[in-house]
Amino acid sequence: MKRLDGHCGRVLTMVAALGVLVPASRLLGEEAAPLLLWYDAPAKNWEREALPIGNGRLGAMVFGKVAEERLQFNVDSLWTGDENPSGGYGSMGGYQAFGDLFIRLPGHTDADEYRRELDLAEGVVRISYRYGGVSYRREYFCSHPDQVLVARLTAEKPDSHTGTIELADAHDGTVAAENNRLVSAGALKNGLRYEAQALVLHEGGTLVAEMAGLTFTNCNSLTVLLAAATDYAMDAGRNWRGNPPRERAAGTLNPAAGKSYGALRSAHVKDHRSLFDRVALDVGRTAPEARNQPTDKRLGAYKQGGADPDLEELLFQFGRYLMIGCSRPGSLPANLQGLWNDKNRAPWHSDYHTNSNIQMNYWPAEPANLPECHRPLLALVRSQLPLWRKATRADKEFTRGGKPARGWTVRTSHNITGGMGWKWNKPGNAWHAQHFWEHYAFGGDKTYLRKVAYPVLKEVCQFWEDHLKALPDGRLVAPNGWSPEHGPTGDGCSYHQELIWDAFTNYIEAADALGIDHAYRDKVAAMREMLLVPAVGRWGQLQEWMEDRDKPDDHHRHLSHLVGLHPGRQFSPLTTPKLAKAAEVSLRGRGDGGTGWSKAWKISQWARLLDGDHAYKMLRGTLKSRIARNLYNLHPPFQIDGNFGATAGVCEMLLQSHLRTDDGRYRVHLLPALPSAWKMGRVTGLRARGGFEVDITWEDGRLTEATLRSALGRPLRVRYGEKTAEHRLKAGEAIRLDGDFKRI
Ligand code: FUC
Repeated sequence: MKRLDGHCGRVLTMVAALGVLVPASRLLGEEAAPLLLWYDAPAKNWEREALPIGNGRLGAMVFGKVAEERLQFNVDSLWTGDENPSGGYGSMGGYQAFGDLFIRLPGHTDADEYRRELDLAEGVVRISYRYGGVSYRREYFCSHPDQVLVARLTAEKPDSHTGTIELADAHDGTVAAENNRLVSAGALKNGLRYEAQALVLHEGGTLVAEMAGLTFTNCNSLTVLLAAATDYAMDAGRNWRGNPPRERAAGTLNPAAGKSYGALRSAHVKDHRSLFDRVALDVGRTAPEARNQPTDKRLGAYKQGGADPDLEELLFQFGRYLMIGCSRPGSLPANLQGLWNDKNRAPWHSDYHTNSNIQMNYWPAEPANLPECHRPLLALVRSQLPLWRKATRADKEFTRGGKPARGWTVRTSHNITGGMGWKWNKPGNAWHAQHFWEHYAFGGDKTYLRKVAYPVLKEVCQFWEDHLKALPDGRLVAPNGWSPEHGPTGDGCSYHQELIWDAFTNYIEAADALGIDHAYRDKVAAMREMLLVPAVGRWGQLQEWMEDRDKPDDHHRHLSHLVGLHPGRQFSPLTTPKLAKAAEVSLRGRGDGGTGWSKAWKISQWARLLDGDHAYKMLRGTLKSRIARNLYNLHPPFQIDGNFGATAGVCEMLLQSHLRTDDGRYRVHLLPALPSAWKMGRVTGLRARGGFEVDITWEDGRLTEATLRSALGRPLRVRYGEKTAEHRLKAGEAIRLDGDFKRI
């Protein structure tokens, strides 16, 4: 993919234009830069150095320590808390640390030739070093097909492994060793039970159980399989409890133990690659001298102002890697830290925040070609609805003339058992609903739309139908709202108005796509017409509140009043230039700083304003100031939304498809915000709404070729710069366009 084949003639120009980096000979025919994070020392710090592996449900942070290896592991459903919707954090609880697996090799203290790496494409962490004249290798991965964490230790010489293996429990559970198995088990205060089992298989030497650990002596190699589970079930009707954790852990561990390491590894790599390999990105070539440096050193050089396009690609792909690692069908959605957490009192409870964070986690899922990873969010929201409905009905805030609003909404935080924390985030329902719509907009599955998304969208419309209030002039506003974490409470906050507009629009398009509910569809369309549209204020800004009280020097991290620009579609330079201009003024006012997620969001915001250089400035700013040595995004502390936001931002820079034409065509906009820094490049496998998959190549900052594959046969208007062209492709058909937009 990193080959830029067949453009020999233009390479010199390209290199001259870049003015940096690499001799032309190196650009041609060179192998792709491997997608590796690598380091020449073990991790000391969990948050900033250890490397994540995960299968959606079970994950670990690998330290790569030589004499005392530490794998700090988690299971996504290990939560305290209950169903209480009152907003108290005590009962809402939070996501918990599970435990550690320690592999001790006493004596291995003076290792050299040390290397620790995470291979994003294979989903494997590798450690290698030399000790006592012997080369040692370790590999770690979390397998989705086999639902176990696998650790493998080998050496080039037999009998080289002597040491102990221990399990540590992060709560008050018990740990026991029997034969070649370690078991840790316990229960949280809310009654949730959990269990981890580690099974050690050895070749050569001996293995004995002692107290709470296993001792191995003179083994040639070791394979450790770790399974862990809770008895959580995503089902209110069963009181959120399912099969016992022992049954679940043993149920995955025992079959995995019957497979060879090679079989486990190849099933894992095949599964991982089937998702990861769908998208490839090349935005330029880093000189090998820079590229061959360890990742932390490269990041250091980047922070000093160096150019490193491969590092930008690595950050993009790391977001996709993390998504595969913490959100797979059947798992819980990515929380504030994905699923990686070493604390029982994690920052913000490592929960689900509904006023930007959980949504940002899922912005890359559809465009970056991981739509199945989106499903855990949709599944969790659906599972919570019975409780959220009850809580919404019970609060007099949502009662008008003695009648409670239909439907549901959410507070700022929620857990996995119907409990909610902090203030109401009233349009959180519309924001969650947007994800149900987007999954359809990209994938086009009408059965899913009818059965899953449509009822959610309609119920959100009904909530707002009951809760909206008419101003004296008839315009409709959301009453008593709050622009997240900023300013006073009042009617008609732009954040509310824009998200309601979004829910109404998505509902209307859903009803049209299914050809149903004409009367209600028209009613929602009429309400949308009456919704107050945010005003342009005294300094040209898009007002955050109904009153013109925005301050031009207010650098608050939230960009709530700009949700209609991104991730929504109410404002765009192409359809509403005046409001888009006002959004730009507001965005400029917010400045280029911000916490990890805030900065990452600005990449997408500037991309939606079609300003590639400013989007790139925010991407660069993210990498320079908000990325740890292990590439985790730092709010600070570590918060995974910034990683996902950055990956989504790169997608928005290269391809946009959020606008429809009046006749319903999907507008697919190629390279809408290509920065001048990315002179030459190629992306393959990005997805656009309407069921398109797109590959784009550019040189000298200009499109040279695009391929659009249609899965659904939907009508299409492609745009590049000022040019547009309309095409009707059959389902399964592809078109290739050259730089002049001609079909080839
Ligand atoms: C929102 C943000 C904070 C933080 C928290 C998890 O409340 O305003 O900055 O990201 O979520």
